[in-house]
Amino acid sequence: DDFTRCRLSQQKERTLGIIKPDACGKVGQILDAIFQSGFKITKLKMCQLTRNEAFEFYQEHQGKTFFDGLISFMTSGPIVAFELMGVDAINKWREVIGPTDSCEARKGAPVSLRARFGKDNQQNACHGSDSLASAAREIEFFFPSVAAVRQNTAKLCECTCCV
Ligand code: IDP
Repeated sequence: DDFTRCRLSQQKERTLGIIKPDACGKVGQILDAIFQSGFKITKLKMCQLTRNEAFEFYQEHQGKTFFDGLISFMTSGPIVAFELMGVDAINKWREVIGPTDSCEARKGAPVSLRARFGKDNQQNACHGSDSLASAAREIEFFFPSVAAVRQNTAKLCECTCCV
């Protein structure tokens, strides 16, 4: 369940972060900031989302005015997705990235990643899971467990290796 998957001890958690398409030229600086904030990166990959994948990832925002723009933006180029581990990682990563609107973020202190690298309230450089439940879902989305991969393969293929 979400507790055992993402809350590793009373304080230690896993969370899912993304460097969005607008900030993929700043991967080095953002990963540096992640290490300096004390997180451990336990999984990482670069990929480009299809529209279907972006729809699924952001399903909770379907119907909102910014949804179509968000899907176009998130599929416009490569992203870097990673799993972070650390004490209170979910909230701490949200603090490091800062408020949703990068312009708002620039008014705040300490200087957040969205303040440094984001443009506005859509192109805001980074994503962070907002709860234990979304961390579990989002980590599984980008880094599916071996069992889930096997199950999916079996659905597509009935050869003797897959079933
Ligand atoms: P969060 O990423 O700070 O948790 P959410 O409300 O979950 O913010 O929104 C998801 C993403 O949708 C944001 O990171 C941003 O890219 C985009 N977004 C949110 N609100 C707006 C808006 O008002 N206009 C355009 N894009 C938005």
